[in-house]
Amino acid sequence: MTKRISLTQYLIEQQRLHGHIPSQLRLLIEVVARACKRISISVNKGALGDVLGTAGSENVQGEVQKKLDIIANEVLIEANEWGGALAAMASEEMEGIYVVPNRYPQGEYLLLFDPLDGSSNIDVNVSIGTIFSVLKKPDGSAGVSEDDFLQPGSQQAAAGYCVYGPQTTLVLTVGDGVAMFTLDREQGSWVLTADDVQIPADTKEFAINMSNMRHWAPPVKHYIDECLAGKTGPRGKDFNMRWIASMVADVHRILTRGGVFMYPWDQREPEKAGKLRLMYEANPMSFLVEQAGGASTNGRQRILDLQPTKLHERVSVVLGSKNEVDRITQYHLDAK
Ligand code: AHM
Ligand code: MG
Repeated sequence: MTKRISLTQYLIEQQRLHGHIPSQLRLLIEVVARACKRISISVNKGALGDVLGTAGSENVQGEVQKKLDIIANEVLIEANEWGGALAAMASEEMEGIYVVPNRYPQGEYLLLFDPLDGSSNIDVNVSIGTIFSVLKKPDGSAGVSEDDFLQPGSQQAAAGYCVYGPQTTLVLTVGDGVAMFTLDREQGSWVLTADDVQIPADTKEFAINMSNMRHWAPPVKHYIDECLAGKTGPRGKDFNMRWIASMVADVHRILTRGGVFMYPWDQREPEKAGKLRLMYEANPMSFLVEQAGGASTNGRQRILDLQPTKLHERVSVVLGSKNEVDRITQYHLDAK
């Protein structure tokens, strides 16, 4: 029988052999993984657990909150606040930061998350997920404030997501490649099922919400038009399209077999940079994608280089197979 490597063992080996992760960070990742296990149980219960439908409230972005958005947010906070590794947390579902209450020890890390990404898919039994990003609190800052979170994605100490699909899979980077762990539901443990994940540089698959085509900027339209032209067009090959409407599931497909994912700026809301959030959606996904040999830009600049100016900042996203992302970025730069 092949030896099963658990998440704990993987993390201890990263710590021991490669010196990548201090023990506070290792504990923090384990706690996030445990919270994801609990969220997975709620997701799986569905209607039987009375977790479907809306909660009758709105989040800071004016989006209707689903019951599971709120449950997942609470699970992540409860699991993480007492462990001693964190100073504060921030989430898509909370307007301000959540400072670890002073009845618990304060740690040196900051955790950001989208507790339940792909909310529109919850009630229709399609894959959804949790996305997380870990930053280090800047040295020397007394207490903790929102400003401490405003660091470029290149500063992330770890990032990952958990996809709740036919299988529950945790995908993680601590800056030394990307590893995937599948939840063994009977044992309740995370088992390493893919290591050193690599995204092929070329692809014939794109993911974009085509219903927004009339609102796109010309470089995006240009790129997709070329893909749609197929074998006899300038790309000389037929492209396939996939759009799950859960970023987690779309990125998971790309990490598994390549492809390009786009949620570009469009003219519907010209004052917003895009739909997706920089700090707890685009940054962690960009870290994972780059660690797997892919690329991620906002059409012009590397996402991980962007300096955030606010917690819930939005960003245009182009990520996945390197050669396609480079091409789309070049189309934007050429358009000026
Ligand atoms: P959410 O965080 O409120 O779930 O929104 C983010 C989601 C992404 O997962 C997905 O890529 C996108 O929104 C789907 O948008 P659309 O409804 O335009 O298909
Ligand atoms: Mg989201």
